[in-house]
Amino acid sequence: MTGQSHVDGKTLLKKKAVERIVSSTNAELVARRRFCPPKCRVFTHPYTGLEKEGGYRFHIHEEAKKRLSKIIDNSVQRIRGVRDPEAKFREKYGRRRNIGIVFSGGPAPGGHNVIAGIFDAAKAANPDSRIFGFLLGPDGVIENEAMELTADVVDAHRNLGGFTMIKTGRTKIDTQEKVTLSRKTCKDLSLDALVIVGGDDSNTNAAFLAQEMMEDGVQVIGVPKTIDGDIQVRDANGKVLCAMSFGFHTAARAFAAEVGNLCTDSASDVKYWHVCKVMGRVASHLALEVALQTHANMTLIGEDLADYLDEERLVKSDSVDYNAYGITLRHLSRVICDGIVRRAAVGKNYGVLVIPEGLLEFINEIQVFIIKFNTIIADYNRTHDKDFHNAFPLLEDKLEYLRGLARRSREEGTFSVWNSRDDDLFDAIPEFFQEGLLIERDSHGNFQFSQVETEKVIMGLVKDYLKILKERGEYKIGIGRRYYRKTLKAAGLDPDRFGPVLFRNWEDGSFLLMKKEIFSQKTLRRVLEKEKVLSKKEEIPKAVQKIFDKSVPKFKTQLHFYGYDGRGADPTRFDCIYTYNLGLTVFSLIANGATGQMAAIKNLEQPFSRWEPIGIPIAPLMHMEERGGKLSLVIEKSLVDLNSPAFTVVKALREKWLAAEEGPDDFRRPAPIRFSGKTEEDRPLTLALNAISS
Ligand code: FBP
Repeated sequence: MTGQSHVDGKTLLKKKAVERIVSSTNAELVARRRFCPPKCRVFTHPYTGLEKEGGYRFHIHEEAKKRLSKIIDNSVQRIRGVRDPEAKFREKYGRRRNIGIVFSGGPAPGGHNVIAGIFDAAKAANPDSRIFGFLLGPDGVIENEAMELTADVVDAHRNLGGFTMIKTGRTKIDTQEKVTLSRKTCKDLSLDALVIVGGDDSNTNAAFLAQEMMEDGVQVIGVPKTIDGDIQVRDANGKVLCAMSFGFHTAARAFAAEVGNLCTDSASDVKYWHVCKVMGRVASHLALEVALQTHANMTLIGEDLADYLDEERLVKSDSVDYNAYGITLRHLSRVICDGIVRRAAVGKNYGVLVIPEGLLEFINEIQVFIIKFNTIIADYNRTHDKDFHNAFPLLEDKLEYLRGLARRSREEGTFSVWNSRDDDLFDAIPEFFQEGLLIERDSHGNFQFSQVETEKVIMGLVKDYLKILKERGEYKIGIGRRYYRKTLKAAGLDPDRFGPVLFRNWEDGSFLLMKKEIFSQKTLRRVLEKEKVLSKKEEIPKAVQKIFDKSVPKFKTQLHFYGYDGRGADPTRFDCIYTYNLGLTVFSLIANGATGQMAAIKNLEQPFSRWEPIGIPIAPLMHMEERGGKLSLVIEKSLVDLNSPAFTVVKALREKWLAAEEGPDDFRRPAPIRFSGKTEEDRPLTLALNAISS
């Protein structure tokens, strides 16, 4: 106690010094708000125009041709600077406009700067132009809930994370009724353009709205947003148009800072395996980036596991064994255990394992369940015209419904999407996991991976198998040879007498591994007596006992989930600059009459002076995909390319990062996101690596 006399809270809060200390404004916030991201060179011109960029080719889907006929012929547009245009151009470019902006889907750092870029460019072109922000995502468009964005509001959010300015939501404008209401909103606000900042599904929505709103004279422009990094656009020849959605860099850096800290902690305290699930609904881009940023001991990449080949199984079978292709949960737990056991053998019974959130999508049996449930739920909703989850609120109700389906398929002998075998397999998995797999789909019909405790499922299996390996004497902690000798000598025992009796690699190992048959007190005594280094009457020497105890592993884990925290982080400089320029690009597309285009920046991996703002036609990017049990026209998600330099490098460094050998781990310290300092050249490592071959 300080012995100070008590002062009441109200009096304390009136003191200037206290006010300063507890203020919600700090130096970092001030610096962020003041920062003016540099503009790409084209935007230093008073005007910008569009120029068709030839040399790109797309495989256009027939369905897209039919359903997006008004925008299917759009092409890639390069933004060019215009210094002294004709009066007609000037007038058109600078006319008064009303522009509406909506965030759609999960937050991604940098969204506020997209708005700031649009706001600055629109006001510079015509100070009377008005910018509206739709509240709470697409619902704001449907229900005409909008606020006019003023300079004060925009300035307060510059370079700050989150979507706090206007919030976001996941509603999809996917029915004629919602489209009609959205058109009415645009009319009521006299909008010239609607900007949809979202992921693959939201940009898909943008294309359909562009088609619908063409006759209303409302332009619709998309902006590629998602921390998942799965909007990457290439043309049919593989030429990169958009290498990375915004927000990815910040989220990956935020996750990496946390995972990096855990690497340091685990290598200090040497008693835990930290299991870090990182976001990314399906694609493992974030996990791959975290691996490169931290060099964690093991990082699973979903796309890689889907490609898994069980060589041993293939060699053993006479004919083709289809079970050898792809990976099952059981098999995955074996792969993880292998790494854990190998590290333990060199005295490292600790480490960091990174698991991508969407991993289950790539596991054979789980993928089958997910697809089956998507179909069953969608079928139920369609035929009964009510929601499956409302109809069956409890897990037991859902299971009963499934049992009914299996029964019917058995009794009627007809093909059914759910049969007795599915029922038996599903019965065998833990309840919390059953609940997770049957969880409500999001508004786009997507499975909500973030709601499933993937890490718990996998680590449950890992623990079970480690127990078996321990009982078999295969999971042991290696004892340093020097330590062993020192301990026995200090107790007056001869290390060379006990060594060959205790250890299976006495002749050559620098880390000594207890013989497999020694796995308990009883078996230790049995072996010592059998080899005549201990008589029946003697106690096991304390030093020998100590060495044995140290060789017995305890597998202790700490589970972590990194997702929402990184999504809410303040953007890196890279994301600040990228998004501000995306905003400027959006305005340029609008001012030049474009619609059905997605704003993007080419050459992100190159020095800033070579960044090239472009418009990408959305309609040609569409393909057919299963959504909510039926095929839909959507933008294709970009998964981790197993032939990419980034993945190839991670694969080649796996052994090094596992560090199952004597010596320190190879951890890398990514450090927290810094805003100060000249770090705008800092960019995703996957982006930098993938640019190398090209
Ligand atoms: P977007 O695709 O909308 O950007 O969202 C990505 C994401 O952050 C995923 O990584 C995660 O699986 C999901 O959103 C979580 O969704 P929710 O916010 O609904 O829990």
